Amino acid sequence: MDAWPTNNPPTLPGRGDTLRLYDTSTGTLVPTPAGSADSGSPARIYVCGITPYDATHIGHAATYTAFDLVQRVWRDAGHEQVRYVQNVTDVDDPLLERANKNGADWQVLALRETALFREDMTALRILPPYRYIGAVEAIPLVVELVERLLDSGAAYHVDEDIYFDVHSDSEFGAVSGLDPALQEKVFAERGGDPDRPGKRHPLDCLLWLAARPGEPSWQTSLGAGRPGWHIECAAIALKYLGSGIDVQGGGSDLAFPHHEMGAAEAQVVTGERPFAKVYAHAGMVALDGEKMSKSKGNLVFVSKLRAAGHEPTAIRLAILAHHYRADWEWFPADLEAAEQRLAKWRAAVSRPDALPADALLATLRERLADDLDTPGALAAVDGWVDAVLASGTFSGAESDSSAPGLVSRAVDALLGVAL
Ligand code: 5CA
Ligand code: ZN
Repeated sequence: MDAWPTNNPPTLPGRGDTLRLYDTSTGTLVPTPAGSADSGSPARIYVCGITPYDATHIGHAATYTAFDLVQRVWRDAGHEQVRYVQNVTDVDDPLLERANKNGADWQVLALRETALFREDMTALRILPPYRYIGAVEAIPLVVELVERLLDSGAAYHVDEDIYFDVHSDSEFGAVSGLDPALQEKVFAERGGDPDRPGKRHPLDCLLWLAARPGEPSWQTSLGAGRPGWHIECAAIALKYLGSGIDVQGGGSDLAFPHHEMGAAEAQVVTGERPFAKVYAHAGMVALDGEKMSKSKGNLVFVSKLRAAGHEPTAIRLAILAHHYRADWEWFPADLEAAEQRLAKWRAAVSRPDALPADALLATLRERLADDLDTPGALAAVDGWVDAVLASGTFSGAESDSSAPGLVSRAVDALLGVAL
């Protein structure tokens, strides 16, 4: 699949700090990527993509902005090769259900919403992934992985369907650390089928769904059918990044079961662990007190805000005002505040000269390297901007004509904010 156009970030003087990112599985901050910038080895990240049955909402935008920052901070730290892979779940139950409900063709719906997502990502200045892969195009990869799991005994049939035996991975549960008493409940809420008769264990997850009447299916060596959800991401990540990747990313609603299952499948098939060195999760954005979700319909769409005349850069700045790991609620006032902040930042960098900004660049790098502390980074820019706007004309030693340009390039490269 095509991703979206790239917008290469400017390079900055010197080099940024090593990113330390919170890892859900250990509950600690982990330096990432594992390889040094000078080793030349690629930094590898897999971020779960959308299920394209509705438009990009602020929650999606927040999650993809968080992982966009990972790519930016890595590059600034000298990692020239960042391999960022993202999927599109372009065949799955929620997409088929929505298409049926609307009387639409599921492929047309998926193509339309994926196209809109690309436009939103471009507008928000999210750097494109190095590989952007759809579930449908990944079917041969999924089939190969399921064959290997069947051969090893970690997969088994229930009627014509194929399931993964989660206990074939001795460390199942380690990614999310979710209380075992809660696992079945959360599994059922997030697409799982704990009550399906014939499974070895209630948590065993679907790898291959045999063809059902009226549903799309593909004829393969596993029989006619379509892929399960978790194996889709495991197959795409293993193919395009290999195992032992630096970061597996997504929203916190994916930690269990999605990332738990995907890691277990990958670990069993490769015999290598961990599948990812860091499991990073963005918090959930809410509207009207509840998680913004396509199934509930309490949504603020990026495309609607854009159509109403809001600048995408202001939307991005409104998102960056929150720490990526926090759960937070969207209020229209957030966008107004971001618009005001943007106007002030622009006024400050429009001055012919300003206060030196070397210390600001160092602080920006330091804040972002500390688990992507964007509220801290924004506060640092605010401090410089306020000082510049408060002073009249600069004189002598305190004046620096290169400072406005440096600040513009720094917020562009590190925060993706175009002034
Ligand atoms: N296609 C799967 C992943 S393989 C999927 O979860 N798609 S999604 O469209 O439902 O979500 C896309 C991404 O947005 C996921 O990382 C998800 O965790 C994140 N996301 C969904 N809702 C929110 C929300 N309200 N706040 C923050 N992130 C969210
Ligand atoms: Zn995924």
